[in-house]
Amino acid sequence: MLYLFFASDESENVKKMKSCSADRRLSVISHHLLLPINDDEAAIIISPSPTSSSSSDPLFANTPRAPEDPILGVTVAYNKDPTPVKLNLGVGAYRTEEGKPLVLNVVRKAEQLLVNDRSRVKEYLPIVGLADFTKLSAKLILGADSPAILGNLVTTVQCLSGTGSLRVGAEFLARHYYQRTIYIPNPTWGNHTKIFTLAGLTVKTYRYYDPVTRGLNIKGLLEDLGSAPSGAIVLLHACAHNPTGVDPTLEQWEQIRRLIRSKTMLPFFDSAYQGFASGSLDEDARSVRLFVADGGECFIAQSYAKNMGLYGERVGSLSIVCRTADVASRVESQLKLVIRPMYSNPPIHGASIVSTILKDRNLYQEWTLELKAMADRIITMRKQLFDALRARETPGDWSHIIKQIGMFTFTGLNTKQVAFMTREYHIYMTSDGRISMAGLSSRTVPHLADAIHAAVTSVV
Ligand code: PLA
Repeated sequence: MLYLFFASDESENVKKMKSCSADRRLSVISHHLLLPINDDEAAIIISPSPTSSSSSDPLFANTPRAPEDPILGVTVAYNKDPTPVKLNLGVGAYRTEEGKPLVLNVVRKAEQLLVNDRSRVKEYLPIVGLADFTKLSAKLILGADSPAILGNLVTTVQCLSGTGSLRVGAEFLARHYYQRTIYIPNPTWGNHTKIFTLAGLTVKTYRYYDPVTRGLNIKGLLEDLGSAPSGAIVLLHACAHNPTGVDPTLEQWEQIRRLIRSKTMLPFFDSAYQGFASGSLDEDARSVRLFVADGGECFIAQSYAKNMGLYGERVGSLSIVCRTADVASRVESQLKLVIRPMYSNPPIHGASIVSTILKDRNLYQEWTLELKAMADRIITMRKQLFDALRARETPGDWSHIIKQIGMFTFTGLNTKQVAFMTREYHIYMTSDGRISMAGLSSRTVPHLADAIHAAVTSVV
C-alpha cells in the first residue's frame, strides 16, 4: 500500500482546478493521489517527487519504479523464463494447436491486394479515420439494416483498437456529458478503471459475478444499477465477458436494457470479442442491437484485435448512436477535437485490411469461417481441459470451464494457487485465476491439468 500526494504547491494547484475538462481530470487524479492505492493503481500515478533542476541528483532519480501491468506483465515474466515447458495463458491472444500466433489467411490475402494496388499512397487519413472502414465497422456491430445507420444517427470514428476507442469515448464523455460517474462490472478487464479515471470520470462498480454459482449475479446487478444515479454511464461487455466468461442471457439483457432506459442511464458497450463467443458475428452483437433498436443513445467501442487477429495493428472504432442525424454530426465534430491533440489521426494499414475484408463478399465469407474455426478450437480446449480434470478426479466442480464463453476461463484458483502453478509448472496466468483458453493446445492440456490438480490438492 502506498500513500501519494502532490509535492508541489497545493494552493497553486487548487487555484487551477476550475471547470474545464483538463482541470477536472487533474482534480480526479489528485483526489486519487490522496487515497491509499494498491500496486496496480500505482502504475497510473504521476511521480510524487518531481525532479527539480537545482538538485544535483540525476534527473528522475526520485521516479519510483512502476509495477508491471497485471496482464501484459505476465508476458514479460514468461519471456524471462528459460524453461522450454513454459506456457503463457496470460494475455488473451489466439494461438494455433502448435502454440503459434496466427495470421488469418484472409488477412494475408487482403494485405497482398493492398500491396499490389499501386494507386495506394501513404497520405494522412482524416482525423476520424478511413471512411470505408468506419462505415463498415458500424454495420458489422449494428447490422446492415440497422435503422440507426439508415437514419444517419451514428457517428463512427476509427481509433487505436479497443483501448483507444474506449479512451476517446471516455474523453468525449468527460467533456460533453453531465454525469461524471461510470459503473463498470465487478470484476472487469483491469484497464477499464484506468482508462475512465484518467479521462476524469468517477468509476464505481456494479455486482456482476457470483463466485458461489460461478454465474451472473443478476439480482445484484439490477440492484446496483437500480440504485445508481439517473444518467450514470454503464459499461457493458457486449459478449464474452472478460475475465469471467459469463454473459447475460437474452432475457437478462432485456431486463438490463429496461432498467438502463428507465433510469435514462447511458450504455457504453465494450465489444472486444465479436465472433469469439459463439463463432457468429451476428449472434455476438445481439446485446448491442437490442439497445440500439429502442432508439436510445449508445456508445460502442469495437476492436479487431481478436476477431481478425490484428492485435498489433491497433484497429478499432468508436460508434456513438444519437437520436438525430444533426446531433450525430455535431458529436462527430467534437470527437475530432478530442482526437486531433491526442494522436492527430489514426494509422492506415490495419484499417485498410479490415475494410478490404468487410467490403468483399468472398473475403468476408472466408473471414467468418476462420473466425468460427478459432472460436471452435477454444471450445474444444474447454472440453479437453474439463475432461482432463475429471480424469484426474481433481476436487471441485469444474463444469464452469465448459459453460463459460469466449477466450477466458475464470478458474476460481486463488492467487497462491496461481503463484504455485507458475513456480512449479511454469504456467503463466493472471493472478485472479483467469486463463486464456486460446493459449492452450491438445499437447499442453495435460500439463495444465496436472498443475491445476497439484495446486488444488496442495495449496489452500
Ligand atoms: N476490452 C476488453 C474487454 C479486453 O479484454 C481488451 C483486451 C480490450 C478491450 C482492448 O483490446 P485492444 O486494445 O487490444 O483492442 N484484453 C486482452 C489484452 C486481450 C490486454 O489486456 O490488453 C486481455 O488479455 O485481457
